[in-house]
Amino acid sequence: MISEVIFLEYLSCLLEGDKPKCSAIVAHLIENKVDPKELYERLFQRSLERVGKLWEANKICGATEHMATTITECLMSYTYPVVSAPEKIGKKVIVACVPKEFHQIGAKMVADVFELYGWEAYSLGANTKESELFKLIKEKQPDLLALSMSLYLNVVRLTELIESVKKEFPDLEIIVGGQAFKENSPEFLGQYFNVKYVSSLKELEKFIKEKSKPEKKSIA
Ligand code: B12
Repeated sequence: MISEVIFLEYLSCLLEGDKPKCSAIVAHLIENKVDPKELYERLFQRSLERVGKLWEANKICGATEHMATTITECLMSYTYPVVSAPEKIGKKVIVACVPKEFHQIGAKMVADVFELYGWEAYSLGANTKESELFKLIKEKQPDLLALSMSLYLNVVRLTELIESVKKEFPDLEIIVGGQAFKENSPEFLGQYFNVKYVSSLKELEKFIKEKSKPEKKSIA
């Protein structure tokens, strides 16, 4: 459990740009075996949401927001030894942000959760170009494509991407998530074959557990 006191101390250090103190807090939590998903949602995501609100209200400047983001991305790498499961299960996922989407931290978290469950996760980060994505799909032959979108104004780019992927790789299953759907319905995704909206890391975990089950062999 991440207490409110720890959260507020971390937030204050983050806003100060005090990376050593933020880093010490995260290291302490990891040492105390805090679940990486809790660290992601209850510390990193929650603090960045606060940062976003302060920035929106003009209480901090863009530079402070950038600083907080950079520190967060750096600290996320501390969890790597925890999330990289020793045993791979032979499943692959490509995680990407839609074109022109520069918010990439959520997508990185998604990739880490897949790794935690033994998947090979290929994370492409922000603003993924369709041509690059297609090259990687051909090369890696993933079981799944996970797309992240934070800004709803990118929705046309998302639908265009889904349509192109479905044309080129009709059987590739796609999941979509991200804060763009906090206030906007993902219902339109229902029109596509094998495309699903996943709302949170908790839901993602359920989804991964289901997909990680060994496939039943048919008796000839
Ligand atoms: C950091 C940040 C940036 C950074 C991003 C850098 C980076 N390396 O990622 C930069 C500076 C680039 C940026 C730019 C902009 N930003 Co900005 N940004 C943020 C901030 C502060 C944090 C984002 C973040 O990382 N959150 C933490 C992550 C972990 O949360 P998350 O993305 O929601 O991901 C979680 C879930 O959604 C889910 N998830 C995400 N993807 C997926 C995918 C799948 C498949 C699944 C299952 C789940 C899933 O899992 C994650 C863990 O729970 C937010 C504030 C906020 N409320 O988040 C504003 C915010 C998102 N930005 C905002 C805005 C307006 C912008 C700009 C338009 C500003 C500008 N005028 O230039 C640009 C747009 C850039 C673009 N085209 O993408 C607004 C969006 C408002 C809106 N409703 O549309 C916000 C909310 C700030 C605010 N309060 O106004 N931003």
